[in-house]
Amino acid sequence: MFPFTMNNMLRGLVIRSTGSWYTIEQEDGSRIQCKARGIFRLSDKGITNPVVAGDRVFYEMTDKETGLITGIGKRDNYIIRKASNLSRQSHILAANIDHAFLVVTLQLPRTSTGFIDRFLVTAEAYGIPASILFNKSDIYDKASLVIFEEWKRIYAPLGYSCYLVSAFNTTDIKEISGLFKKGVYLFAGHSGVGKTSLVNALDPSLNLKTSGVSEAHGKGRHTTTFAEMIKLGPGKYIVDTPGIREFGMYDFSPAEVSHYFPEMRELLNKCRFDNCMHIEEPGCSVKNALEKGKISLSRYGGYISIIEDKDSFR
Ligand SMILES: Nc1nc2c(ncn2[C@@H]2O[C@H](COP(=O)(O)OP(=O)(O)O)[C@@H](O)[C@H]2O)c(=O)[nH]1
Ligand SMILES: [Mg+2]
Ligand SMILES: [Zn+2]
Repeated sequence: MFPFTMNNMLRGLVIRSTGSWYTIEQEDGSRIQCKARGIFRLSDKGITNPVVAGDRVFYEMTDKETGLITGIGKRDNYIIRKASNLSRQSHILAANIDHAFLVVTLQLPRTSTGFIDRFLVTAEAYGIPASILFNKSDIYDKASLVIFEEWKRIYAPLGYSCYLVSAFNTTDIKEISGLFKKGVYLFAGHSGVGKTSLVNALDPSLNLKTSGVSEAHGKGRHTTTFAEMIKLGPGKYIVDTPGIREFGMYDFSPAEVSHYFPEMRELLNKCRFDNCMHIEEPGCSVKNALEKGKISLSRYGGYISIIEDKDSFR
C-alpha cells in the first residue's frame, strides 16, 4: 500500500477534518493538527474530501506541533453522500465504521421510510451493520407510537434493531449506553433529530453544541460542518455527522440494489429472468413475495424509488 518506509513515519487516527487541517489522535492518545499531501486531493475524482474522520493515517512531524499526512490506510468501509443536489461530486462522511445508528424521529419532523431505506441500502452495500434509534419519544402521541410498532415490525426482522428513546430520558440513555463497546459508531440522520443531544446524553461532560428545532427546520441551510469522532472512552468513538438530507450517491448500479434489501436477497435467483429488476417481469419471486405479504409494501416502494431515481447512481 505504501511503497516507501520512513523511520519517522507515525500512525494516527483522523478525528475531524476542517477541509485543510486534520485533527489526528496519536498512538499515545494526544492530538495534533496535520495537513495532507496535495496528491490526495487528486487521487479520486468526484470525491470532495480525500481524508475523512475515521481514517487511519501515516504522518510525519513537520515541526514541534504540526504534521503532514503522508499515507492513508486501506478503508474497511465508508459512508458516502452527494456533496449537493446537483453536483456529481460526493462527500465521504466517515470511514472504518463498526456500526451505524440511523437517528430518526416520528414527530418534529417525521423521517420518511424512503430516507431510512436509502440509508440502509448504503450501509448494506458497504457491509456496515445498522440499527435505528427513534428519538424524541417524549413528545410522541399515540399515533406515532403505533407507527413505531409498525416500523419496528418491518425493520427488526431484517436485522435492523429498533430502539424507542428520548435523549432527555436517563433510563433510555442508560439502556442504549450498553450498545457502545470498543469501536466506531456512526450517528447519521436528518438535521434536528437529536444526534448531538444523544451523544451529550451518553456523556454529559462533552457539552457539545446542539441546534434549536426551528433552526434545524430552516430549508436550504447549507451546513458545512464535517463529521467528527467523539471519544466516549478508550477506543470507543461516536461519529457525529452534520444533518444529511439525502444519501443519493452509490458506487453501484440499479441492478445491484435488490442485493442490499435483505428480504429480497435470497429470492433473487428464483426470478424467471436473470436480469429481473422486479418491476413488471413475469415470474418474479420478489413480486410474488410482495403479494404474499412476505415483503412489506413500504420496503418495496423504497426499492422502486431508489432504482427509478437516476440521480442515485454515478
Ligand atoms: N423533545 C425532545 N427534543 C429533543 C430530543 N433530542 C433532541 N431534542 C431537541 O431537538 C433539537 C435538535 O437537537 P440536536 O441534537 O442538535 O439534533 P442534530 O441536528 O441531529 O444533532 C434540539 O432543540 C434538542 O433539544 C428528545 O429526545 N426529545
Ligand atoms: Mg448535531
Ligand atoms: Zn424479480
